Amino acid sequence: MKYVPEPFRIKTVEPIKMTTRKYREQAIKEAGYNTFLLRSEDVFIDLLTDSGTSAMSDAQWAALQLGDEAYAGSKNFYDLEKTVQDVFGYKYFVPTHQGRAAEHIMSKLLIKEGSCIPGNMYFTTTRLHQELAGGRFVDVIIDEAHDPSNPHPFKGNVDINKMQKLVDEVGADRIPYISYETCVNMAGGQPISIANLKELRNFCDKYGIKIMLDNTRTVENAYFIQQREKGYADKSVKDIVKEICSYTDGCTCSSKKDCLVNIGGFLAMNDEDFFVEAKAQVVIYEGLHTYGGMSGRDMAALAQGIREAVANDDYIKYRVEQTNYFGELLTQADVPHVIPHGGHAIFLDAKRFLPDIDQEQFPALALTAAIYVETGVRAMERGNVSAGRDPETGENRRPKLELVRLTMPRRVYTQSHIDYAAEGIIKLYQNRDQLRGFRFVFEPKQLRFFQARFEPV
Ligand code: P71
Repeated sequence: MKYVPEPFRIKTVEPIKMTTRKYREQAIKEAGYNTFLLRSEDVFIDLLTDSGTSAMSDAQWAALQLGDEAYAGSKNFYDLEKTVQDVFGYKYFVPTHQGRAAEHIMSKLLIKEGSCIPGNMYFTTTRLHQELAGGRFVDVIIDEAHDPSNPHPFKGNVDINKMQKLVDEVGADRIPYISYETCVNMAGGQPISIANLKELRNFCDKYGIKIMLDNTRTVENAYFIQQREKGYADKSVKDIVKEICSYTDGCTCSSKKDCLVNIGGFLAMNDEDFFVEAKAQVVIYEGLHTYGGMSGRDMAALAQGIREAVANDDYIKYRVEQTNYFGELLTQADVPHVIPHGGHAIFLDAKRFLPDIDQEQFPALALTAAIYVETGVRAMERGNVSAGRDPETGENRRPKLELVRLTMPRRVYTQSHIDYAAEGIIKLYQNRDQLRGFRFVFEPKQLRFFQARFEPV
């Protein structure tokens, strides 16, 4: 097994606290067994998310000093606008404070009461904004994506037959756009292929349906295309990123992931009318259209982060292969997890890890809590708690995938951190019969996973 060496060296360090099992048992109990409610200080290795957790480069820290904090027309805005146009190729750019803000504005503008929005699997905030705008999300990802042990190389792909079926059922005029995500998060960080995107483009052109990209993890997806798709081995990740965007009408983006910053997001598009309307919305919800909720220095760090993400292929190779190394350690020990390994995270398969805990007792949540107690590693539940309740029936959705996400922050942890985390999880797997299920003691109405509290059954 190969660990691709980090293409950087460490210049600033941040100490982290080692805790005892007894301490962690108390901490997780106080957090209602929800890792979102743990204090960061009490976490040894934080694999909750890759969102906003990147280590910035020396050039990004230097860029912070060059923030132009003018209310209107900051020079950092113009630099960022140009960088987004250069790297992603869209004509128009609207900054927002993070990804869900871009989703909010896009959903308000493009969705009407009764609209159907197909997507290659749901994302929590994306679907909620679609529903709040009066729409209904329809899953059109290929069936393979719902099977954690299916090795399909592009499990993010859309099933064109499912698109056709939806058009036949509801009519194309009720489908404003398809929400098309790169490296599909809830499927396990699974990429889409260019072949699929081209086929989708042809289909959508036939029916006048837009393709709106969720651009959050496109750089990682481009690396997978370079490694796996015929005809792309000699293309740079930078060129592949631009090619992906070129088949779409616009995007939302959480800059907190591939773009290597701690905060930020944007909306981009080619349609001028949509741009004018989006700018009108951004001043209501985010801030003036030349900052959209980011400070000048945030925009400076973001522009530099976007350039670094695609400057050469060494960074992205190290990043994706580090995640793969983690997955390979678990594969060797037969710990059940999603294959192929995703770009940003390894996802444990809680249904196979804990086959005796019913989905109504939240096996992924139980495993997340146990990993923290065993190792001090913080993971994220991505199963029945995250899926929420069906708005029509009020029942838990019981998704096919009941997963625990171990997410890799970018440029933050080293090989020994990963070895340590893998060792602890392997040990837990060997003692898995000691784990129990959970029930709610507090359940918020929307995005319940963030603030819910539980107790063991
Ligand atoms: C992640 C996050 C952050 C998050 C969001 C909701 C629940 C738990 C954690 C955010 C994404 C994302 C995709 C594909 C849009 C957003 C929202 N991911 N699309 O994975 O992954 O962006 O957080 O900047 O608002 O931990 P935002």
